Amino acid sequence: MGVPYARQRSGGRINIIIVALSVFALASLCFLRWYRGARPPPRRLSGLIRGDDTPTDSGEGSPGEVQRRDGLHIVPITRIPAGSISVKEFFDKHGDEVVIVEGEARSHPAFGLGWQGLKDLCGGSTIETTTYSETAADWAGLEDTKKMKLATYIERHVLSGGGGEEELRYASGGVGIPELCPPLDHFAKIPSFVSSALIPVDQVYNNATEGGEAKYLQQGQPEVFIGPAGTKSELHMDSMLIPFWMVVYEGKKTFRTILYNETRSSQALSFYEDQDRPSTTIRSKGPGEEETRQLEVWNPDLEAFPDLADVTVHEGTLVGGDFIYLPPATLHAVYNHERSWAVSSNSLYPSTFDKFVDVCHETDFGLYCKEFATESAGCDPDVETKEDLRSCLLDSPLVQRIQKEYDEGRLRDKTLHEMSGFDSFEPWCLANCETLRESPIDPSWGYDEIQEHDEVLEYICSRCDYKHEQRGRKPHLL
Ligand SMILES: O=C(O)CCC(=O)C(=O)O
Repeated sequence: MGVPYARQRSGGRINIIIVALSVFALASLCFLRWYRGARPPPRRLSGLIRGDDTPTDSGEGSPGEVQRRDGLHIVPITRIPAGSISVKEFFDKHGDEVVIVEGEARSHPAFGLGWQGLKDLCGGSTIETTTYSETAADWAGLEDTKKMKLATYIERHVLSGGGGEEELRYASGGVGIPELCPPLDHFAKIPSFVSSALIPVDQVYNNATEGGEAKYLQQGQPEVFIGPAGTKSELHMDSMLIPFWMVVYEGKKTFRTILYNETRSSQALSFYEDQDRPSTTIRSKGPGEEETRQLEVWNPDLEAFPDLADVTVHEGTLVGGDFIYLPPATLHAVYNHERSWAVSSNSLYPSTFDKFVDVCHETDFGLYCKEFATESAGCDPDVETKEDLRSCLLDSPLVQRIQKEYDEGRLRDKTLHEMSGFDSFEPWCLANCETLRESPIDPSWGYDEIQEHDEVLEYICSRCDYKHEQRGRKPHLL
């Protein structure tokens, strides 16, 4: 028996309504998902949910995959395995992007030295430590500098497991290997990707016993970064606008980076004149009250800094033995998931000369990039135009020597003494010691500061007779 017409019609209507409702429900669901993904979460949502600003340990994810986290567009940093590419191929293919080379530094004696090994080797050296403050305007948000012996720092602040008694202090650079612990020269090598380089020169040393040839000493780099889990550097741009590299020897560090081109149209991200953090004033709760916010990328405040939501943030995690390269003028921030130690440097490589000249000129010679070029390449400081800057670099005999080495593919891991043109460790160490002794001291120092300075110098100079024994790799001690 057929279904009466009226019922057929009304049954048909019900079906249509059910289908329409389902389509509506599905469309709403899709819209909500899209809306949540596309729209930045309310300010500090991630921080509120997690109760802190601990970033996830990233670095996973396929290249080019865009994720929305903390309201940011996050793309994984390109990763390549060590030994998979020559130095020239590296720069041809990746010179304009941030790259992690996994396992590049596993052959360095510093990898596997362990905390005890580091303490034994350099425990008597003096490091500078800082604490992070979300309100600090200083470089990377790090303030309250305190000096201490490395052994004390490692015991109290790094290995103590953050039991709550000691504040979260970060040995956040500021001191280079030559003035911290010269024997590290044998342990922490300069990776082949960045060992044919123009380095910022601190001192030119000329000693007849060394053949009368000028040697370029750089005492403030590579800088050493050591910290317990939870320490971090907030977003900053390095001075001189030259590329950056870091090797991690222990622990796990996550980078968030923003390429130079992305920063050009943003006032908040234009760090080219001043390295202090950008800040903005916002209305706070009380009537007529205002507060100042510093830019943070680990806990982004998108109401205060909406530009952060518009740029691509490249993110990736390094573990012991990994190397990272950042092109000129890349903004970066670093978070230590585990206690870690690493070394970093800024220098300029033949394949990055053109990009550096463009960036330095476009930023109106920002962050001392012109001074870096004229002092390091040893050219006339009267640079006014882009062409002047280019010829300052390209006509320099030192730069030509570096370029030749690069063109001929003579690229390998080097020690610091080799980078400075010395045949062996001891004369390099003594030259550093001698030039440091001769450097004028700050006239504002009082008695205690002068005493401390003298002690540091004595320690550095006393390490020049260090004899390195080639040892098999030791397992991690702690
Ligand atoms: O490892 C860190 O915390 C920061 C290193 C860094 O950004 C730098 O040396 O410029």
